[in-house]
Amino acid sequence: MEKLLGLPVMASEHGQGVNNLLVYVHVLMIALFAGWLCYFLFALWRFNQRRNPKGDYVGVKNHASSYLEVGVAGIEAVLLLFVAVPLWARAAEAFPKASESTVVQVVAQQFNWNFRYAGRDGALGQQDMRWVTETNIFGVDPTDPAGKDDAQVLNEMHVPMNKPVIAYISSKDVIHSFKIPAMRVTQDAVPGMRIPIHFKPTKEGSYRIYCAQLCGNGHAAMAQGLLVVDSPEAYDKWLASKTVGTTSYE
Ligand SMILES: [Cu+2]
Repeated sequence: MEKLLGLPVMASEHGQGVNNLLVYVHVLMIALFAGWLCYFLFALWRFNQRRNPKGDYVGVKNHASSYLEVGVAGIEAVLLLFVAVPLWARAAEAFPKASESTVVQVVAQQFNWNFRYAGRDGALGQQDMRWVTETNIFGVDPTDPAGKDDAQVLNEMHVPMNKPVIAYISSKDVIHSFKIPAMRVTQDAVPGMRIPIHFKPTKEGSYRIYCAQLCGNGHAAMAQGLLVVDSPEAYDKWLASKTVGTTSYE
């Protein structure tokens, strides 16, 4: 069924739950479509003028349609309460521990993605709005030693496989939306807000990051964003290559 729907590649732990919900909703909609189509054809035949030269002023006397309506509403309630709400609760509440996750800060801008990682000390430098400038878009305190070894990269985000990722999503200018179909995550990037999301990549590879809010002329160019899921060794190597004296805000 997933193949039939043409779902994009899925490479995250909770992605299967999202796929399942998509499949259930589509199966229900296909059943409703087929049911309504059959009823439509039946009505054309049953109520045509030749069969009914005189109008019937009483109409339907049984309750089949009411039972069907209640049945469909019941299935929808089950999908909402037992599939969709638990999925959402997991996305919004069940965050992994930061100490056991890859923590990345994401700042969207017209028309790029900026990513920031803690360096060797494992701590991100202090940040404050008043430090934000054209070149210091994360607002990192230039006097904080913890920020000296932080890595800042453009458009290519790396994460190790099978380790939870916590990403804090923000924006420098307008509303963007951080969307990685393969991870089954989407979160608006809103200026002045820092909204956390989490996911756990389960397959090595490169996956496209899209902006899912029309954010200006170069909106489509934001699809140059790339999430690279590495082996833990490759990830450590990559991060080390980015942390050596790459950031300076003075
Ligand atoms: Cu955008």
